[in-house]
Amino acid sequence: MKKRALITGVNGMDGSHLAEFLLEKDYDVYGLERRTSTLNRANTSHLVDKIKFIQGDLTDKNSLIKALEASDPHEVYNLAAQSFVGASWNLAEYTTKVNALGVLNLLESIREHNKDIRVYQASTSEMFGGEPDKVPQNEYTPFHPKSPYAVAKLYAHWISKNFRQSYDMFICCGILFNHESERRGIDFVTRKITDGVAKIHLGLQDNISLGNLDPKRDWGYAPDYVRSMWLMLQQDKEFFFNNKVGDFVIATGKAHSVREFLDRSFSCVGIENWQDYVVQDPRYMRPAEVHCLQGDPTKAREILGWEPTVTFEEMIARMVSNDINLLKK
Ligand code: NAP
Ligand code: F7E
Repeated sequence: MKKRALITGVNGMDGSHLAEFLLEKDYDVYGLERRTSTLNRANTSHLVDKIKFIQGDLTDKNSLIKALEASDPHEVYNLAAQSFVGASWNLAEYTTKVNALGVLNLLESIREHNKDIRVYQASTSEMFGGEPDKVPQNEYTPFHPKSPYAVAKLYAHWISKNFRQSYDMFICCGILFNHESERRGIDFVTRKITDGVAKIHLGLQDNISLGNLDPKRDWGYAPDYVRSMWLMLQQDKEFFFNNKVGDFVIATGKAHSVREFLDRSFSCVGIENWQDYVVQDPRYMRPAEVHCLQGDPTKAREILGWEPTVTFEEMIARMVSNDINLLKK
């Protein structure tokens, strides 16, 4: 029998990579998408004949119950979120409704529909807060969220753990560190840089306006990271409940600054003096900054056999090359 999976946030970066991954594993894939006045399927347009789209929203519990009835999944991957940290100060209430209460809505709906469904919750390294004396971070590092986004995600993390404990539900929280791909949204610093570099290279733009160049992130490649989500949900049930293996840090173990990301991206188009093309703009500074995120993925390697396959340098080369090709088209 084919397994059925429901992915919330299917049109996002991770959602689209995960949908491809599960289709290759011969799953029936259902994707929850929210209503927008124009369809937002740039990442999934090549999959429209393969995924069954269901309209729904994390903030509307009734729509989640209907989505579960329509898909009757074995596995739910909750990837939907207001995922941009930078916007979360201005949209604090909205971010909380979607990223925190939306998760409660989904878990309650799953519990009512079928509590044996296996659930993946997209937790985040942002929950750690990235203080320099707490590096690297693993599953036991204390949380210190620094943005409304991270605070909401921490609620979602704890309510997921609470449902696991209270109702014996198979719920895994992947504490994923930053991961990127050619499908990354344009507001995030990596894609903003690779898109800017491509435009500068083609003579379409003079410079890139950025905020703080000092923060360090542990950047991995998104297709590697969606594989870890699936691996978490394939654990043996008895092993899962006996060994409390619900939370996993997923990271490369290496951190690089925004400056290093710039250096590497510009070098892809043969520009060494990248400082001449970068303008610092206070609009992109954050009220509270997460200084250094660097994960320790030992547990994922030992229990799931998960390892990243694409290096920082290779990922940047792919993103820059993709952005140049998109612009040429
Ligand atoms: P993304 O590209 O922004 O995708 C998020 C998706 O959620 C989008 O498709 C969005 O819909 C959808 N969505 C937003 N609000 C919704 C709502 N109220 N109801 C239903 N769907 C909604 O994010 P991503 O980078 O793929 O990340 C996937 C998940 O992992 C997110 O939960 C994120 O917070 C988390 N995470 C990401 C990273 C990372 O580095 N990428 C690291 C750790 C955790 P539209 O397409 O209509 O906008
Ligand atoms: O910022 C700095 C910024 O927006 C990275 C999300 O997927 O990963 C992501 O969150 C760093 C920050 O990602 C600009 O201040 C400088 O220090 O690309 P970002 P993020 O905030 O790390 C985590 C793990 C998630 O869970 C999130 O969903 O870059 N930075 N100048 C800038 N950032 C942006 N966006 N734009 C700038 O101009």
